Amino acid sequence: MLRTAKRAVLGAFRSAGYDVVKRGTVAVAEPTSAAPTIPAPPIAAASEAPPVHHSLGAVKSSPTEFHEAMARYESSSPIQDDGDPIVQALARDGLCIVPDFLPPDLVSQVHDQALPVAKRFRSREQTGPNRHRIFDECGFLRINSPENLAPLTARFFDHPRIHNVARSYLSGNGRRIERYLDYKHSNRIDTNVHPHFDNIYRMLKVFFYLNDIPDTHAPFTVWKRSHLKRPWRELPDYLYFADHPYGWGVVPLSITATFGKGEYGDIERVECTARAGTAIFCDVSAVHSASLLRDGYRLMLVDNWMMQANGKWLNPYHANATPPEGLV
Ligand SMILES: O=C(O)CCC(=O)C(=O)O
Ligand SMILES: [Fe+2]
Repeated sequence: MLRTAKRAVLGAFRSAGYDVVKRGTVAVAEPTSAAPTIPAPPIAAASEAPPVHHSLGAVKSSPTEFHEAMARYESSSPIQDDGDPIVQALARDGLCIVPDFLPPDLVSQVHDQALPVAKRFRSREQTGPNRHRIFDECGFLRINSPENLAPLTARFFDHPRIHNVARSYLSGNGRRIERYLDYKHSNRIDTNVHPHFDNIYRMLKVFFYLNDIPDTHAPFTVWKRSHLKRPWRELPDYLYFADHPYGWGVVPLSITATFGKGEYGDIERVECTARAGTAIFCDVSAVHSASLLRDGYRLMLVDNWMMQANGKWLNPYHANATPPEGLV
């Protein structure tokens, strides 16, 4: 989602008559000196294939195939109600916020171990051995499987409650696809600020704040109950399923504006401001977004679980972007 949304942000600036220039690692938008002009449409050479990429003809799967796949998924992968209130909240709301998931003393020790690691990666003082992704232009970085560098992080990732929730909520088919330390350090365009969903199938991310996150500190934001399969989802879910260029899960304002009203009156935007030690269990097939870091930093652990069917990730589009073996 991240890279795709980044292209969308830059594209939006460009089409609004702005040049996007790079200053260091920060993308900055500046007004163009001349008034924007409308370029003449290119004249295709006779031998060129017509650009069908975004046309209706480019949709690879039919609505029938989509509906059949969703019906198979619904019947083969029910949520298992084991009585755990977190699983029940996920089923109902797509979200469960659990304060003090670990004892406060332990949380501050995990924080103190993890922050210097994140800073070393940011400054390039450390460049391995872990898989990591540094998005300087978006003001954050992610370090996978951080337990070898900050051993106390295992106290979160090994927590039996997470494993239990993943098993029940993902119908026994959940596998961890990756776990990482996420460090947001600068107030830049984080492309995840576009409301989006990560999948059309249930998918669990557990976000664990290692420092206090008031509204100035980029709280994770989610539209509670938007994971439920209702009419507004049909088209974006279908385009996602069909691997269409418009099907990357970004949900436009014209749709999020309907949330909280009328038939979607129960879809509620929740800005997850919370204290250090809070675990946010979220079905990221719900619409969610990052928010701006207006002060300080945000340090968190993320545990990411997805479903498999017949040994394959239940994730038709992003399957290309995520290694089939997973990234534990
Ligand atoms: O950083 C955030 O608050 C949200 C990131 C996000 O969209 C995700 O992890 O799926
Ligand atoms: Fe996301």
